Amino acid sequence: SIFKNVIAKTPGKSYVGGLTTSDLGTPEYDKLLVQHEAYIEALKKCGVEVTLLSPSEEFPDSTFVEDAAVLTSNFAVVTNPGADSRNGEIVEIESALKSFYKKFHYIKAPGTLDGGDILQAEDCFFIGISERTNEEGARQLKEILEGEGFEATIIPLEKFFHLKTGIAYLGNNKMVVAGEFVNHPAFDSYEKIVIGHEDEYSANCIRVNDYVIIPQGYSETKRKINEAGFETIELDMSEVQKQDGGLSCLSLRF
Ligand code: CIR
Repeated sequence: SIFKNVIAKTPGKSYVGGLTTSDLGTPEYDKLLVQHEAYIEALKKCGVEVTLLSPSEEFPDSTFVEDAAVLTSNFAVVTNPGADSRNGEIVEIESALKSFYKKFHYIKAPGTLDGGDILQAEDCFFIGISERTNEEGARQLKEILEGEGFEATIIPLEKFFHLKTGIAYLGNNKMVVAGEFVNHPAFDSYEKIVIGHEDEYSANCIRVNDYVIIPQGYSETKRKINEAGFETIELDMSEVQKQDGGLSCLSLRF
């Protein structure tokens, strides 16, 4: 599908104290801002119109806008993020989405769901159950999606933080997979681009129109994606990775 719009959000200074499980150290805010600007420029190069929200110091992780919504071409699902400190992020995202969508669905407590656990591949959705997305949240989303004519498969995660930490759909039936997804039967019908353990971080990449944006420093991943027929753009993601984030988390694309 062709994306016309992107919503992203400049990180605030509080970002450096946000949630993380990585032991990569404290992010450098100035360096992060440079990386975030490069990310926005890359998206523009892909031909999308970017709506850039201003920083919110009260929500340290709010630059990871992907977790607050699940979008399709004709409706939006406002999520119910599983981390308490992040839950309030949905207010601003819903209001930003009001300029683009008329039809909204909602994930409701006790269901929790993070957008990072949702992958769309044409008419099929995959919904991860994680530390953030519970069974009830997954069940609610599946019901919403099936009611709208999509297929939805629920995938309990073993190790990955979010579903999209280890998988990306590039279009043309091609699926980038790492770790527990490499041999997962749910993805058997796809042409798999397998990412090795060392390069696992680069499985979180994004196809945006004529390009696949990948993290910098993963030459094997770049080669595989180029061989699969896609042009790549590489971005330094070091300060994003320190807070468990990746390329997909930083934007809502629709
Ligand atoms: C968090 O723990 O919520 C953030 N530090 C990282 C969220 C990354 N989002 C994503 O993978 N969709």
